[in-house]
Amino acid sequence: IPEIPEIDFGQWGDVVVEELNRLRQVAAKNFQRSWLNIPHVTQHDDADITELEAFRKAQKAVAEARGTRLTPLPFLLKAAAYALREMPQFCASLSPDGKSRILKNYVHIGIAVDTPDGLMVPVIKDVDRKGLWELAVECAEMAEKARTKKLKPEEMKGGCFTISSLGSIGGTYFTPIVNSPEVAILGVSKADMKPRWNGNEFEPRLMLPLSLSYDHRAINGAEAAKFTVLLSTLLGDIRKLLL
Ligand code: CAO
Repeated sequence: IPEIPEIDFGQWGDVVVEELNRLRQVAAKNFQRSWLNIPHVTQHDDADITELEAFRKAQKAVAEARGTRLTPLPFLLKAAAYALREMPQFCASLSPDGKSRILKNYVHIGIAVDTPDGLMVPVIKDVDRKGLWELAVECAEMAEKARTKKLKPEEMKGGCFTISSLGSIGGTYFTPIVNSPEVAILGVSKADMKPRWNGNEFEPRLMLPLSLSYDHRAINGAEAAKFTVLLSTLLGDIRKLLL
C-alpha cells in the first residue's frame, strides 16, 4: 500500500513527539492486519432491553450481597454464546489459504477492555456453561487484571468472538474491527429510551444499539442479519436463553 510520507509538523507550530508504548504498537499492527485482510461489513440493530434492565436493577441488592456488580455485559455474553451455538458459522475461523473453515465446538468470548496503556482483550472461557453471576465476577476480575497489567498471555488467547462494549461511555453505533482470526465482533453502544410503536401507540422502551462487524468471506449478509435479530430477541426476553 502507498506509504504515508513523513512530515515535519514543527514547521507549522509547536509539537510534542510521544513514543507509543508496546501495547499500542501491537494493537495498531493487529488492527491494520485485520482491516487489510478482512472485507468488513457492519450490521446494526436495536435490542429492546426494557425488561432485561428491570430484572438487572432488581438484582442490585443481591449483587451487593455477593460483592459484585451485574452490568449488561454478562447478559450480552450469555446471549452471544447462545447465538454462537445456534449459528456456528460465527464461532469459526477461516484457514489462511481460504479453502476451509474451522468450526469451534467451544464458546470462548473476548471482552475489549480499555486501559490507560491501551486496549486489552481478555477471553472468558466456556461462556455457554457459566451463569450470570459467575460471568459478572469473571468479567470484573479480567477487567481489573487488564487494567493492572496482570493478565497472563494464555488469558488473552483462544477467543471465538469478541464483544466491545462502549455502553458505559456513550455513542450510538460504531463499526468495530474484527479481531482476526475470529470472523465477527459485536459492538455495543449506550442504551437509550426511544419511542416504539406497539400497534396502537408509541411507548417509551429502552433500546440497546448493537453493531455486528463480520468477515464477508465467512459470513453473508442474511446470516449477519439473522444473528443480530436472534441477539435482539434473546436480549428482549432473556427467558429465551433457557430454551
Ligand atoms: N448502556 C447503558 N449503560 C451501560 C451499558 C449500556 N450498553 N453498558 C454498561 N452500562 C452501565 C453499567 O450498567 C454501569 O452502570 P450501573 O453501575 O449503574 O449498572 C456503568 O455503565 C459502568 O459500567 P462498567 O464500564 O463499569 O462495566 P461494563 O461491564 O459495562 O464494562 C468493560 C466493562 C471492561 C467492558 C468496560 O469497562 C470497558 O473497558 N469498555 C471499553 C471497551 C473498549 O474500549 N472498546 C473499544 C475497543 S476498539 O478500540
